[in-house]
Amino acid sequence: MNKLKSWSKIALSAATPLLAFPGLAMAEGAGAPDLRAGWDELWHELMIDIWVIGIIFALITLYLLIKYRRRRHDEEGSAPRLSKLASFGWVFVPAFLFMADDIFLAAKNFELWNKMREVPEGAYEIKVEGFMWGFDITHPGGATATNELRVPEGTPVKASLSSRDVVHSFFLPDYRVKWDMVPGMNTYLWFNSGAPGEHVMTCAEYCGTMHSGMYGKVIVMPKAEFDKWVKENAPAPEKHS
Ligand SMILES: [Cu+2]
Repeated sequence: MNKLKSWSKIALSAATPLLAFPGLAMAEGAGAPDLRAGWDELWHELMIDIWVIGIIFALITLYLLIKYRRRRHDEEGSAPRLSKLASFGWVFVPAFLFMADDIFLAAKNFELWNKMREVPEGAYEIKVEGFMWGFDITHPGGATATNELRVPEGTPVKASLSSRDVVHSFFLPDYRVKWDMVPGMNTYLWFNSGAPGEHVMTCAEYCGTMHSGMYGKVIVMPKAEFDKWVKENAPAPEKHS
């Protein structure tokens, strides 16, 4: 009985820090939240919690299995019976620990989700239209590209999504964002472009024979270079006609 009590104390005190984890450290200094870091952190937290709680419960179970095992075939068992209160405790305390952690993580997820759906002010808005099998991109100035999403560095980018045939899913794995492109519907997502470089842009919804070939690049460019590209690729009627 005393041993059971001390074990439950150990289990409780070991799991308490899980419930008091600090919130997601979001880099919000520059205005736009860092969603990538947020999702990564939430994922790691989930993994840690599952492992820590899982190991604690597995060890307790193992201990009890060995401690109270039947030693002889005709042994009836002499361990003290648990009181009603202790029985309830053994059911509800572990269940509460699981639930508290679930609710805590769900709340963090909800907070992050809201940030993911709220486009920061001053975001660079770009149109992305999915088709079988690629992405057509239109910039505010009229510059267009296919399968090359050029964006300026360090800027929140809002991609307005549409589809001209079937359902596609616009997926930027490095930015941890994905959203459906639905014919007849306007959807969106946003991401922080970050440092200059290239990232995968792909379709994550089976959309026909060449679905696996439906991918392109997000090309993050230094600001000046990007402005130059947009200017050079904008339709300029007075230039040559
Ligand atoms: Cu597709």
